[in-house]
Amino acid sequence: MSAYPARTHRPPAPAPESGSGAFWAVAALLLGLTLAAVGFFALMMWADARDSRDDAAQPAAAEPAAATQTAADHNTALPLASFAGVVPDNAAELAEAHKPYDATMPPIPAGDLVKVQMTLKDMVVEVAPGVKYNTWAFDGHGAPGPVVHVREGQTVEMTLKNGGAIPHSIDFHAARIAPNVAFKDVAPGDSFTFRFTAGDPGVFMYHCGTKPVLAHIANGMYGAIVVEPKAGLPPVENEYVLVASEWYMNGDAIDEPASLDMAKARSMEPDWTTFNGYANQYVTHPLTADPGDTTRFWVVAAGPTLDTNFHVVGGMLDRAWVNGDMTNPPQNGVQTVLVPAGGGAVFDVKLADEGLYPFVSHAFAHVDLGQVGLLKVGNPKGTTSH
Ligand SMILES: [Cu+2]
Repeated sequence: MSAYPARTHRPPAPAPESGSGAFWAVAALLLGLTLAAVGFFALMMWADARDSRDDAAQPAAAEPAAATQTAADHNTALPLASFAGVVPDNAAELAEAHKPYDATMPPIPAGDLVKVQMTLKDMVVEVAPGVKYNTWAFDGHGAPGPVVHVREGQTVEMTLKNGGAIPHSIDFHAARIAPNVAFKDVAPGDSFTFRFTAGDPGVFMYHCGTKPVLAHIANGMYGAIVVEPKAGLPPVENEYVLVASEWYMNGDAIDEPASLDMAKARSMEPDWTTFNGYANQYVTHPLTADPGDTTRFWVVAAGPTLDTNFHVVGGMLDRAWVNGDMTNPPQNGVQTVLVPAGGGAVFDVKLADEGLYPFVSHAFAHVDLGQVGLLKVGNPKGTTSH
């Protein structure tokens, strides 16, 4: 607000070329009164502005230390501590000794009914060489949970046993079902069974849906279910399932296992990103194919929050069922396909020549944080075989 509006809005003086002396006397009187009124109000506004300014300055004068502290807290939030890439000295040795999550597609069980049992368990797992994390995960598997493989039209009977310390649940994206009934919380020590028909082909995420879901997924409660189309797919030589996810840690996890850093999860600043739960595991222990093979990747991005931009270096996604839509023909000859958090996609990659072909999330911060593996085609020189 300007304290001096009258100075910039003063009315111009009237032209003195006509009228009687009495008129001018009255006009001068009115003008004088107007100017006086405007001046008075200007004075009042100036005084008011000065009082306001003094009031605003007063607390700072009375409590300078507190006011300064408040300003500092507001303006300088501490950065979240990152433990990205922090591993012990013997990391290479530990990476070699690590038993990788088996990415090979399991067979489809026979019959119309497929019974699946999972037991949730609080357990320490490694998410990178020597990097330990307190998960809420799956007994016998860690994170991700087991791959469920069915054919379109089969009925899945899911039994969830909660061996953890707090309530959990399981949400299958492949199911059309009332979630308040099927995906309900299961108390520690309890188990719960529900059925659904796998009526939509594709690759789908499953995960714990207990609140806060961000924390439950970030702690490892996710996996993939593959629903093969009833009509079948072109035959391929190799099939692998990859579940992409990220980890948010409250410590470097070398001496003590880390737990979830919720602030980092909320601000999407992971320490590690992984395929099948462990950074770079398929770099040390590559997936394999023979020259001329077509390899099918069934990919889910579990998040909890980040997407995966799937790409095979040196290859092409010859067939890409984008978004896992298998009711339409695939796209052909594409380079990179987005797999959204909570989504899936299927890719066929034919590689004629022997070599080491990295598969990555082409958002390259993810590669730096561990979401990269190798497809070893044949026995290229300069690598160890596994
Ligand atoms: Cu849970």
